[in-house]
Amino acid sequence: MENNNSRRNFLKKSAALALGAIAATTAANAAFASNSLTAEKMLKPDGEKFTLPPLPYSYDALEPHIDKLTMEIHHDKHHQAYVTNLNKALETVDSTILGSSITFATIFEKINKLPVAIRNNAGGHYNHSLFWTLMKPNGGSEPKGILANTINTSFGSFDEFKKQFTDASMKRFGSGWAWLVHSNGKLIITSTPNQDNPLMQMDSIEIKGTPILALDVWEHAYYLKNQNRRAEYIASWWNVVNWKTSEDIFIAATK
Ligand code: MN3
Repeated sequence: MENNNSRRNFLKKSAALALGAIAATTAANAAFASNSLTAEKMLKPDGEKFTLPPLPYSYDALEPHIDKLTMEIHHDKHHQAYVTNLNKALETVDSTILGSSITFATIFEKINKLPVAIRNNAGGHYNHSLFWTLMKPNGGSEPKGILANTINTSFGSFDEFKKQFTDASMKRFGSGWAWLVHSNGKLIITSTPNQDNPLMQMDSIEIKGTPILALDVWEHAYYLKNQNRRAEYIASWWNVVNWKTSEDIFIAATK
């Protein structure tokens, strides 16, 4: 990223592309999908509010790997709270900072100038919207095509990638996320605390770029079923990864 303009364009492109993938897999919600197709400009059109996207499958669809009650509470309570609190926090922001039609791209680009409540809740809303689409019933196994090839080239093998991603997920102290990020032409594994993500333009984000795979390691993602056993949750999660969506995001990010 040579200058502000190219950085801004990159960010807009990244967020829009990731949201395009979200739109593709949440066709059930026409409103969210049509919103997301033009996400670059109009994710939150002037005067409108961010809304909770529905899960692209039923609450029990990820059983036995991720249980129904966890999915219900995680989506309907936790994710909804981020959406509600994001809308509330945005009311306090001077309209000259973000403009009238607010996108994730503009929020993450200007994150340093915004209240911490926006960082936490915009992160929470974006991260979870992405996370739901990166899982599916009968998922798991291994990626195919160009993503598989690039993972093999970057990490040596899929098993080695899986080991390193699991390791990053285990080592994230407290609440946070593990990520596979497309950053400056490379695939890199990283993790962030709380609801931070690799799209946020702030010094504490070590690896900035487009999220290709995301894993929520907050205890609320697994405590009901796995209690404190994060390793058990991560092992289960590998069985529901939606590699098709991950690959779609990767292809879009590398174009
Ligand atoms: Mn969560």
